[in-house]
Amino acid sequence: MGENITRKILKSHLVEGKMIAGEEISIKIDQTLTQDATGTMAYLSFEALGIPRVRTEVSVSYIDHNTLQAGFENADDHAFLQTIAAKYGIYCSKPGNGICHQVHSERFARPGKTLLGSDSHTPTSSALGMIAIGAGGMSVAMAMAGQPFPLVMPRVINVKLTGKLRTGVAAKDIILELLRRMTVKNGVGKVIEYSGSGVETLSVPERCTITNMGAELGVTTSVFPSDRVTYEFMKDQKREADWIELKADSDAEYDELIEINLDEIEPLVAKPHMPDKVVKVRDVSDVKVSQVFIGSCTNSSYSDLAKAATILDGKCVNPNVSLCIAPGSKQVFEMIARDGILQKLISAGARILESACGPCVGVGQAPQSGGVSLRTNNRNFIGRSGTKDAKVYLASPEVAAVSAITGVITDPRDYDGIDLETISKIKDTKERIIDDRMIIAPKDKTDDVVVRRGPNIKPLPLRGDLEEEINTAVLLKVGDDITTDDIMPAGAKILPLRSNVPAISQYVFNGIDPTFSKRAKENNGGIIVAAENYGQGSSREHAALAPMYLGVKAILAKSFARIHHDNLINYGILPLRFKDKADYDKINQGDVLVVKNVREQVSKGEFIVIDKTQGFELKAFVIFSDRQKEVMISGGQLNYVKKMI
Ligand code: MIC
Ligand code: SF4
Repeated sequence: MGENITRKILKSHLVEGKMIAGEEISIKIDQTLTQDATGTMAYLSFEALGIPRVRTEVSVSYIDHNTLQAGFENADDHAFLQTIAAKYGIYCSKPGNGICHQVHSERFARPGKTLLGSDSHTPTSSALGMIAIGAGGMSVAMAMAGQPFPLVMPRVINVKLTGKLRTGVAAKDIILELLRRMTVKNGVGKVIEYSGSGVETLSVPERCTITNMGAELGVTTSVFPSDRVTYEFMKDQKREADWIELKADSDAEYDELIEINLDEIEPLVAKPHMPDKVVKVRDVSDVKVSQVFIGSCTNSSYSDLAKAATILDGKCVNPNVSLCIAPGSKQVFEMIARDGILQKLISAGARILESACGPCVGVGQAPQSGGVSLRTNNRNFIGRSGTKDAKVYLASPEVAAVSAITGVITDPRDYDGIDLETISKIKDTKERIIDDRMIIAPKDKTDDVVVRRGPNIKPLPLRGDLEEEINTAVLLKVGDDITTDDIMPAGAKILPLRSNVPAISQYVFNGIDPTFSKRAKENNGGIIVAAENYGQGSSREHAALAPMYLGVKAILAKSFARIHHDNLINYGILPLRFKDKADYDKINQGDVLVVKNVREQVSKGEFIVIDKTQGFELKAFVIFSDRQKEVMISGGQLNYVKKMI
């Protein structure tokens, strides 16, 4: 029986376990990446392990999220990250060099390799035929220390693409179509593998848009074959020596099949406030927009911006719209400047931002109150833009550029002022500007490096041993699809506190219940009750770390998102699941819950939870591997590893 690409790469990296879907395996990690918002904690964890140098083939620390520098905090973090990278043999991509996923796909991604990144959109690089997975900073620290990465052997879904996108339709619409079909809830424990004749019609940046936003499906990663298109891209990046061909065997088996005929896809848009609320652009074409943003790690490639510029050429942004554009990397920025694309964008009235995450994570350009912002990002969670009552729609750069002119959400096919045929033929340039001087390479000798720790760098808080009994109140009861943005908001005000857990913990659940942190402290911790898909979205371990700091002992939910589930265990918070989901309705916020003999129940993975207030019992369970049970009993990953060492 033939093998698919996912199994081939996992097999060649398998350290432990059987490759049977649902079983825990562990794999060797070749490359790691971090970004500044998660990196500080990842490196503090790595440092605590006491290992002199990373044990990966390549580890890169990107500085791309917190680049606003409204106070000393961001700059402190940057100095810490650059010096700690130098100390431990890690590349450092400086602020201004671009968004981690864009730069990694350009300069480091390699077919056949594995990559673990402390950012949920790390799977972007799987567009080049690698297995790239997002994880919490602690997991990435372990991988840098040479530890195999544990994961559940995924089910592999074959998404077979046939046909060719029609004019006015973009790669973004393929992933939006998949989100429409699969929703944000159904990807846990799965990998998507693309195949079919439609694959060769897509460039590497287009594939990156698809693998990037695969994160919103909740899948572990999304993989494309490494083919001639990949080779050409890597050749243009002067990296053809790193290319290998990688494709599924002709008789490869998959666990599921989804077919998408590219000819049938239409321009799509995700409505507020979830990436799976997908409708046709024509269905919302009366919606007025006040802001348009073209950028983020999803859609900020050369061809994305070249298409937008051709649409905007000679025109002016609608008087009621603010258009912002952030090129994905310095390479893209330089090339659009060289080729006159930048000039067209500026001339049309676009506000050009630096190559960074920026508005995508609420760092600047918050929309006006009640405003409608049309963005090329991957996420439109409530409040993420920095304006709580803003309505964020997600669409392709083509839809975004046309809508910036018309002032209403517009299907490019319904706008007469452009030659769509020409626009759809715009390709990525082959004349790439290759200049890695903003990526500081590690040196062999590092003993003289002094790590700079400004006042914003606070030590990593540790949890004590696991308690024998949990006896505490339900601090908050929430519903389905609670995102890590809900749990630990980002944005220009809160992100600078990522390396200062005592300070950032004041904002836990700030958007849902601003009294949460105060109540947690007064109560000396507590429990959170939630419904399906708790912790979806980002990899930020602060969504576990800060609640841990506040004394939160357990989350009792119907189901969890993959990365957050692992982060909770890493920080010693029990991710309990209802055995009978109907019990969710019985518990009230404020009820006192008791779990006795916690350690014994952890070793069984089964729990009795007593609702002391209402006087009933319910059953719960945790999906633990044997290793995770030990981590939990130790009170978290760092305690566990320290004991092992
Ligand atoms: C995001 O897009 O939400 C982020 C900001 O990149 C996060 C990481 C973080 O919170 O630092 C992610 O996707 O993992
Ligand atoms: Fe940055 Fe946004 Fe991409 Fe996250 S999704 S890495 S914040 S650009």
